[in-house]
Formats: sequence, C-alpha cells, structure tokens
Amino acid sequence: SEPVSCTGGRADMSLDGLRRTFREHVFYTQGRFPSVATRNDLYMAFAYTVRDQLLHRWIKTVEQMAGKDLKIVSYLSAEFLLGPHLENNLINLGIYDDVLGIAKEEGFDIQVIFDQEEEPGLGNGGLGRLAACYLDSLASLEVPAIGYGIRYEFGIFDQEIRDGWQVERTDQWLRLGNPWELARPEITCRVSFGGRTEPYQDDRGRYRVRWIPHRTVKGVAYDTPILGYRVNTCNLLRLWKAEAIESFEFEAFNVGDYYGAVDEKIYSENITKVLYPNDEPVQGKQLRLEQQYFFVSCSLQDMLRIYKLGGGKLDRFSRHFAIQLNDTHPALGVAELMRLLVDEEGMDWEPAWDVTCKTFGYTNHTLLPEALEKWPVELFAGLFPRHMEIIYEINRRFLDEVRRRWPGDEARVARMSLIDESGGRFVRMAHLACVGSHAINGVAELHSRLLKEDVLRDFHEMTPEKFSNKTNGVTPRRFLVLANPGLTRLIEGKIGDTWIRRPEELRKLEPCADDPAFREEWRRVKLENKKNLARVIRERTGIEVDPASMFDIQVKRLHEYKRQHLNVLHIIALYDRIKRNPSYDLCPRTFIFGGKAAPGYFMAKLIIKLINSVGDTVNRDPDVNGRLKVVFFPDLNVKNAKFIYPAADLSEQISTAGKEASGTGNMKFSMNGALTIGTLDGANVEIREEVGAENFFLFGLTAEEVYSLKRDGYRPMEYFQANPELQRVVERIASGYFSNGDRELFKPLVDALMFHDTFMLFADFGSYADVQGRVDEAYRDREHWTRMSILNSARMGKFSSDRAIREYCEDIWKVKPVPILLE
Ligand code: GPV
Repeated sequence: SEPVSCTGGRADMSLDGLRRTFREHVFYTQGRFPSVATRNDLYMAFAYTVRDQLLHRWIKTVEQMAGKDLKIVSYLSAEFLLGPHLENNLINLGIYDDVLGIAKEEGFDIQVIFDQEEEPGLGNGGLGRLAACYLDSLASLEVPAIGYGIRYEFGIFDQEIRDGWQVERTDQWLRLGNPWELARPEITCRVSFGGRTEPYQDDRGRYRVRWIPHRTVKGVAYDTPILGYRVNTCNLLRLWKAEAIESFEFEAFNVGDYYGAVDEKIYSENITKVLYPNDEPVQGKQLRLEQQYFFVSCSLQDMLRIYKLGGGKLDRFSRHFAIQLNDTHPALGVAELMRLLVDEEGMDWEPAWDVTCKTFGYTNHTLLPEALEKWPVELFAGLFPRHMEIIYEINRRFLDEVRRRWPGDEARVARMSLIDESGGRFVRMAHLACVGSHAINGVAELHSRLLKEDVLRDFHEMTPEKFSNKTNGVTPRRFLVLANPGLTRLIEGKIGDTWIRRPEELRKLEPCADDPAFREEWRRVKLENKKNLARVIRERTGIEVDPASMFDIQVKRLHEYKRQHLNVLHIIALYDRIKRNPSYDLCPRTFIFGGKAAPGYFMAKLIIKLINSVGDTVNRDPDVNGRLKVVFFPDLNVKNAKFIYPAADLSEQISTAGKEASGTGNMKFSMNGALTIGTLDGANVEIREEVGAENFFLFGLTAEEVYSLKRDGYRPMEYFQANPELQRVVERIASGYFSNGDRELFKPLVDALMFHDTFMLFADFGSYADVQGRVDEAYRDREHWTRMSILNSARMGKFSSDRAIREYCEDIWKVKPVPILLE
C-alpha cells in the first residue's frame, strides 16, 4: 500500500513549524486566545505539539513494521511508573532548546509549563519504574515492543506530612485531561469472571470444555506513544480501562432496572479504579486478582488479534511474540494463553503448551518469602473456574515429570507443586510462572544466585538451562540528561554526547578525575544542584538546609528491610555525641529522606514519624549549631526525584544483605556522582565492582552471614548489651526524648528491635557507624572526594537500561532492532 503521507503541516519540526503548530493548538485544541490561555492551556498546547511529532513517528513505525516477518516484545506489567512525558520527549526528539526558545519568545517560563504536568504514577516504586526505563531503552534500541498494563484512574497516592505522620491523598492525574494518550474505543476485549465450566463434544467428537461465566466486562485500549532517544522508533504502551459491556445496560433497562444497570457499570469500572499501594508483599484482595486477570486477558487477546491480522498460524505464535512477565502479577497469563489456544482456538493441549512455554519469560524481583504471591484456591476457583482446571492439568503433567525424575521424593513434589497444601490451599504464582516459561531471571548477580540456591532451588535443579541473570539498569536519558543538565553539559564539553546511547563511553572521563580544574567544575555543578534542592526543600517543608553541608540521602519506599531506621539510629548517635561533647568535630551533614509507606504498613509509617520527630528535635537544638539537619522530603515521585539524585553527595543503600533484589536508586545516585554507603546486597555488589572498592563505603554482614546468624539463633540483645552507644541511642527513643516525653509512641519500634530485630539492625549498627566515620573523614578531603565522585559517574555505564535490554533481547527474547526511516 501507499506510504502514509504525514510530512509538512504538523509534522514540520522546524522552529517555524513548531511555533505554528503550538499556536494552532492553543486556538483549535484548547479553544483559547493567547491572552486568556491558562497555564494548563499552554502546557496542553505544548504537549499536543510534541505529540504530533510522536504520532508522525508512530505511524511510520507501524507502517514499516507491517507485513515484515518480525518479532515483537510484549512487556506485561501491572505497573508503569513513567514520570512526566513532556521534557523527556523533547530530549528524545532533540528539540529541547528549540522549545525553550519558543517559550521565551511567546513570553513565558518553560519550567512553569513543565511543572504543570501531572505525572502518571501508575506504579509503587522500583518495579514500576524499571518497566518505564525498559520501555525507553526498547524504543531507543529500535526494538519493536508493546508495554501492556492497567490504566488506573487513581495512581499511587500523593503523600502529605502532617504533624510528622504520612497522610494519603488520592492521586487525580486525569483531572485536567491527559494529552499523551489516545483512547481507542474501537479496540476492546471482553473479560469474564466466575460462573462454572461444562464439558461438551465438538464437531469432530473431541472432548472440550466451555466456560459459562457469571459476569463479563469490557476492556478499552488507551495508547501512549513511547519514543526512543534520537531515533524514529515510536513504540506503544497500551493500558486497559474496564467498562461495563453495553448488553448489561440494555438488558437491565428492558426489565426497567435502571439502578441495576448503573450498579453494573460502577461494578465493572471498579476494576481499574485504583492502583494497590502495597509493593512487596502484595495484598491478597479479590479486586487485585481481578485486576491482574483483566489486563492479562485483554493483552493476550490483543496479541492474538494482531497476530491473526498478519495471517500467522497459531503454532508459530512464539516466533512473533516474546512475552515477559514483570514478576508474578501477570503470571495468570500462562493459564489464560492455554485457555485461549485450547478452548477458544481449538488447539490440542500439547502444541498449545509448547507455544505457551516458548512465548513466556519470567522475571523475579524479590527474595522476601512473604512477597511471593499466592492466592487461596477457593478465591481463585470462584473467579476463574476454567483456569483452575487448567492449572490442575498443568500441575498434574508437571508433577508426573518430577516423579519420573525423582521417584519416591514426595517431599519434593509437595515443594514444587503449583498448589501449596501446607496449611490451607493456595495457588503459587511463582511456580506457575516458572513452569510456563522458557526463561527465568533475577535482577542482579547476587539475587539470581540466591534464587537458584534458595527460593527457586528445586526449579533450578530440574531445569538449570532456564535460569539466567539480567542485572537491572536505569535510563541515562531521564536520570542524567534530563535530571542533571549541568553535569551533562560538563561531560559533553569533555567527551561529546555519544555516551548518551553508549554509556560505557563515560569511561573516557576517568582521566579528568586527575584534572584539578575539571574537579573544580564538577564541584560547582554539584553545588548548583544542591542549592536547587535546598530551594525545593525550603518551599515544601520550610526547613533551611546548607548547600555547603554533605547531602546524605536515602529515598525509596519505606520498608523495614530497607532499614531507614538504621540510618536514624546513626543520626541519633551523632546527636548523642554532640550532646555529650558540644565541641564534637563533625563535618556538617544534611540527612534527607523520602519515600512513601504502604497505607496499611504501621511500622513503615511509624518510621516516617520517627524521622520527622528526630528532625524536629535536632534541627532546633542550638547545641547542634548547624552540624546536623534532618529532612523528610514529602511525596517522592518521579517528578520530585529529579531534584534529588543530582544533589546527593552520599547515597544510602543499607538494606539487610540478601533482601533487596537489586535496587535501582543506587544506580541513579552513583551515575550522578554520589558515593555509596552500602551493604553487599542486590546490585550494590556489582556497583562496587565497577566503581572500585576504594570508591565505595562498604559495611555490614554478608548475605551468607545473615543466613547463618539467623540459623544459629540471632539475639539482638547481645549486640545491644555490647554497644554502649547503641544503648544510649535506643534509650533516647524509648525515653520519649523525641516525642515530648511520650514513651508509648515509638515503643512498637523499639520492642521490635530489642526482641526480634528481623532485619538485624543491631548486628550491623557498629560497622555502619564506623564506616560513617570514614565517610566523615573522606568528605574533609574535598579533592579526593571529587575524584571518587567523578570515577563513580565514569564507571556506571554498565547500569544503563540499554545494556540490560540488549541482554534480554539476545538471551531471552531473540529479537532484533528494526530501524525506522522518516521519509
Ligand atoms: I516483587 N520490587 C518492587 O518495587 N515491587 C515489588 O512488588 C517487587 C519488587 C523491586 C525490588 O524490591 C528492587 O530490589 C528491584 O530493584 C526492583 O523491584 C526492580 O527489579
């Protein structure tokens, strides 16, 4: 067919073209005269101007892919934590400076326009942000890909801090409209729930099963274009919204049941109303399971539809689609694809199973046993009677195989079964994902090793060839170029800009670490970034912080295993030293925390309160005299994070070894020249390898030591009794020193540490405090510190998500780039 013509007009990317398109959008899209256009009108007009460019490339992408014998990556994720689009798209298009110029000419501040964008917070933290980085890299590497997920009407809640406590407010990201998405009311799927199954014979006399569901909803596609960096590939993020199917309304209307019809509508739309704000461990709620099935079923139906458009035969499906399961949230896909192929398409079991296993890959993101998803069989079978049967059949065949390999080993059979029967009956989603995938991976070397040795040991013994490691990465576009323009310019001045696509080339900066003038410049940029963060902190919290002090930052979801409270214990120790010796020599430090707590996670919320209470006391104590400041930065999200990573001197990555699968914040900090204080956990291990042990502050037990200590009976009290400073620290909290004499407030926290200390803070406290002492000394030698900082940035190339995606493409997905031409 004729190539679609969309040159000229709004596709014109010259300065004049952009300016004209922008003015047109103010007028024809927003319906405003320039003189009465609101801030939002201007933002919308800019966004549509940019979107026109994306759509131009999107059409070219679809056009040039059609009819080719290619393979598409399909990334299934319950979360995509994208962050604001506008700035990112300007960078990827290469028109950032042009648009800055236009804004200036038209007489307004582009920062104010950027600030107007509400970010799509469709994720909780690391897992959702990783999915967003991977979409950026897939497009930047020109790999055909679709991200599939849920269009939550309310994303992750907005966090406010009141009286030191977290207060949640609903996120209203769609309130003023979303210029980045295209509703596709004609692309819909039906998704069913409940009911029963019934056997029948098909026209060839074969035994078949039909599912007679209790209710059915409609999924509607909403598409967001995802443009790669300085390429024409524009991929698709397709998010599903749940609606009522029309027939329900008609039926109800016919019997005069107006309210019934409206009820049904509300009931259906509920499915995609809100993101569950718990990350690991997830909550075992029925609606959550419905969400998972809803988006997985829509996505698989969509892939089959697209595949059939190309006229392909179903038994070759896996040659054209590689589906990646982002943790077990979409693992139901294994059973759903079997149902679609066998029940709907009439395939036999064996070929359908072959297609399924060849299509799916599974990424595990956690070692916390309580975070491994399992659903009560009763709940599961009630919602998905047919999938339950399919899972039993998968399990029967699988366990037969286990019994053939290990005759008489019934303990192994029980351990590996898809059904957990050790007290109640549960469907184990990780087992379903393992059995139904040809590839299983962890997200850092250590994590992948521990998966093989521990969590998925039996599966590794049975099919070692399925296992591999894919260390996480982050996109240098958003987390360096966009977040840190000062540093980007400085680096570009030395080594050009090719590192933005090939971050291994950042190594060329290494010699600059020895150049005093460059170090001076490096410090100047860091100071500017710290002033910038100091301004934002003042605006949001009223707290004054000194940009000359060391910025020591821990931002991430609040979790006991991430040990924000270990950081607090150390702050209190420093405070205690000052109180005991007012002339105590401490390099001035500003401790900055940020992150959300799951609304039902009491201990995490109490830790936020503790941080704020300690801050209140320390920040106003005249004895401290500027040496210590403690800040809790409210509402950490992608938009706010851009002020934070570039301003850090020290990055806190202090999880209990063996608990953090990878971490990705650790990478964002180090790329921006922060030094890390951290345990040998997750990707910290590899970061330390890359930057060099001499440029990393290591402390704490190893994962092996944590395990053996636990096995031999860990007694926190022993560490407590051996460390007088730790005693004084805990005593200050317990005595009500930070809570106006209230000894009850932090008692749950103190008791948990004294009597259980599940995450071994006491065992690591001594080593942590010692190494913090070395950090203090190191910061005094500013030249040497700067050297280490430069080397951190220069050696972080490995942690670009481009590298990670290349590995997935080569080892798991077997997909190749498809360059897209504009003309
Ligand atoms: I499972 N992760 C997350 O954010 N939410 C989850 O539900 C689960 C895992 C995180 C891990 O905690 C991080 O260590 C990891 O870096 C990230 O996933 C991306 O792999």
